[in-house]
Amino acid sequence: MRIAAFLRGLIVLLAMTASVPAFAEDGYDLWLRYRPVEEAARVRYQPAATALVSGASSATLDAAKTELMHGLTGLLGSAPALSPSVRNGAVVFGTPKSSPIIAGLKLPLEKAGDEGYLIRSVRIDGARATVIAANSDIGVLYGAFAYLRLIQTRQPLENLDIASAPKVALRMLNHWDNLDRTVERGYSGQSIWDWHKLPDWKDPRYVDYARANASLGINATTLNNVNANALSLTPMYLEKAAALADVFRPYGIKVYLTARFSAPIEIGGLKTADPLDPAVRAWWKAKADEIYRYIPDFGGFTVKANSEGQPGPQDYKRTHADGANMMAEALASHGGEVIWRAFVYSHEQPDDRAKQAYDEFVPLDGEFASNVIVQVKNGAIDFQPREPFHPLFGATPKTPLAMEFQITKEYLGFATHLAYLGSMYEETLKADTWRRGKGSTVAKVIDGSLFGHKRSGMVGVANIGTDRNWSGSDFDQANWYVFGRLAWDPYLSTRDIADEWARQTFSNDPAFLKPTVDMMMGSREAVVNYMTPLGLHHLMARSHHYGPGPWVSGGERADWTSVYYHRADKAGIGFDRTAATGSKATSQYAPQVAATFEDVRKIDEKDLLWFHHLPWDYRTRSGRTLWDELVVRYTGGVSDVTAMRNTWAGLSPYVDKERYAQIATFLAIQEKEAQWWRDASIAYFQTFSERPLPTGYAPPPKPLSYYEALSFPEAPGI
Ligand code: BDP
Repeated sequence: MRIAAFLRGLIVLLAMTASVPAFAEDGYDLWLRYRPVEEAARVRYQPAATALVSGASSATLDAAKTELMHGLTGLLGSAPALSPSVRNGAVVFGTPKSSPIIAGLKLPLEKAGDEGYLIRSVRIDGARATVIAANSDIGVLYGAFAYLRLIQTRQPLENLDIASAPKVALRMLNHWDNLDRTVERGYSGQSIWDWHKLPDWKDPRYVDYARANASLGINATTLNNVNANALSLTPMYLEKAAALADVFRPYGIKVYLTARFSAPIEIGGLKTADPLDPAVRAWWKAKADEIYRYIPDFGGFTVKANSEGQPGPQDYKRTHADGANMMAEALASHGGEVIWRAFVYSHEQPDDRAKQAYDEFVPLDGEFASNVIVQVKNGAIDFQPREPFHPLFGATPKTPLAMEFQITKEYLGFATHLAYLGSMYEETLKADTWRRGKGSTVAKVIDGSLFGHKRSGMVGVANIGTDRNWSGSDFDQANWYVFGRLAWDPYLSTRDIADEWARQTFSNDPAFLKPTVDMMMGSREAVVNYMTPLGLHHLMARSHHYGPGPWVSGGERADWTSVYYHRADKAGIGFDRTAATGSKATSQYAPQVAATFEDVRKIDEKDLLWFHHLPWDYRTRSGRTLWDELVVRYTGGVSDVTAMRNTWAGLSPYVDKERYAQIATFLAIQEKEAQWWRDASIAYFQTFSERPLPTGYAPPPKPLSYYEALSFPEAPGI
């Protein structure tokens, strides 16, 4: 009797909890949440997806099947049938090789290229079906994700006629992860690579990592820090990297490793790493052969050399091309490539660090082997909240380039500041280099079309770590997402991508989407304003880059200080990079671009103090003096964050309480820190401007000495 009552109680309890998710929303599922669609959508979608029809299998096609099964079951509430034949509501997926049905349809698969896909509504023997077809298995997997995205973003499933192929060949993440699991500039926990337990323990998270990347079309990953450790090229670590490569292979992700230039000395017992030394060349050749025995489809090396103290060919009076070509030669017979970074600056103190990469690489154009890609940061300094596009884009017609964007937010407030980087990426990609006349955008350099390169790339410095939500905050996931989508197609609108991400990550309700997407789109400009308005840059605290440090001076190198970049004095503020009176960095751009940057009347004020040193009383376009304009912008950045907080406060009905609460708290942190940035910067620059704040603008509540004394020796990410 008592047992029966207990069982009845248990049944009631189970029935009650059945509709509640098994665990709280914690961000782990990223944009692949596959939560049940609303009833109205289910009624619409379900008839179109009642069965899955596959053909021959492969690891990649199995991954597509598993994803479709998992996704459709989650979204539509019941598992589609696995059917050998087509019937109404069938989703047929595969390649002409794997599926005779697809072969029979004679689809215009040339539109899909090697890696793309077609998604089409078709009739097969009278039955209404949808095909996800591609020339390659990986194209099918990408198509499967795209198909699920249609449902997740509530697009119609009728009359589909979609063709999509990636515009950029190399779509890569760089992990700045160390073998001890610390992450350089990482703000989301430890490295997800558990080197110590690899190769035996393969954390299931690796599969979810691969799924997330494949859902965007990311096809390469450099596992370890550009400040490389030669140990990662030793057998013990190669075996571990091979285990990861095995997990990623079905998802189309190739593994690359960073190669420390001095590895022949450190792990090879040689006396030199001179790239023209035959023994050194033989060492790299043997090393490459060895790596390919572990990882038969190894992608190649990512190399940081002669930059920030890293070893490189210049240590032996050789060039970047000598260094890159030596490694390229070692990899060539295996189909591997070298991604050589252009983020370089020499030991000598330069008159303007912004000019270094261009000066070193332009003369080498045409000297790199055909399997070398040069990887260039979006701007010439270092991942600032805003930089004009790097002058190398378009300046090396014979050398294919890869864009390097930072996804992790080293200079943008770390994980707690909401800054959607889509607008920053888009600003750079749309910039016109004018190298082959009007319309020679950076995007055309990056997709290879401007100079007809087949291979070129887009690389993102990952923001991925062991945090349950992967990226440190839910909104930081959007930066991984937008990076990946733009790597697939650098011409996509980042507003559309924000909308697409928000739909999948949170809600399709228009009342949620409009304010959220607006907030995302304005968020990076808010950061620019409260940190570095009007073209100011590199004003973060020394080394960890957390918080304001416009007063940073002295130390090892002038170009590691803030005063080097803002050059504030009693007369004015800004870095004169003009050809007329300054460092002449403007002349590294095409004449049309240089003429605009050179002229204060023509330049967009967003870049004003990047290129000009101007008096405090200089009249900006608002009619305000430069000093007043700075104060207005700093203050505006803070009010924008307050507005973001208010927006979010109104959105609680649309978001689960766990994610809602964390985001609300992070926005409060951001507001506090934006205020700190504004107050500290104004307090500091006022010592030069010696002018009052415009009326109505509150003075900093504390004296400058207070802000200068703040110290954060344990700030994350170093
Ligand atoms: C800077 C980082 C530093 C990196 C360097 C790089 O502060 O930690 O090693 O870039 O890209 O942004 O090599």
